[in-house]
Amino acid sequence: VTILNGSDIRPLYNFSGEQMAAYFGYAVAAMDINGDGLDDLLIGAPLFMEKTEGGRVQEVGRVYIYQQKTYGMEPGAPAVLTGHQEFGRFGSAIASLGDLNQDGYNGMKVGSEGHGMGKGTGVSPDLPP
Ligand SMILES: [Ca+2]
Ligand SMILES: [Ca+2]
Repeated sequence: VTILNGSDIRPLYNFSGEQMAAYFGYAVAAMDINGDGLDDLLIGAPLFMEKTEGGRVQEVGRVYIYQQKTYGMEPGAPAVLTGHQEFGRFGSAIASLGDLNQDGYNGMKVGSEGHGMGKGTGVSPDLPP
């Protein structure tokens, strides 16, 4: 996923997934999830595979959260949210819900394929500043 500068269309940031064929970048959303006034970046990888405790590999999907700091996008490892349902394609859609419960943090909704956004998972993560 490449973020371009709106004024001169030069690449500003480039984000890469950790797994081949995970469809990293299938859904992308920008929203301020930690209430610091800076928009953060969420990138879904709905075909992300995870190893279970038994050593089996299952396709669950994952969403990566890159926080924006005053100096720019956070370098290094993003926070991740991983789906719980096999073949649920968690991260196939991401939407900002705004601050519905007025706690100062924007909520977001992560959708799974086949369930549309209606049965997606509502997440309002508490991330360190
Ligand atoms: Ca933020
Ligand atoms: Ca909220």
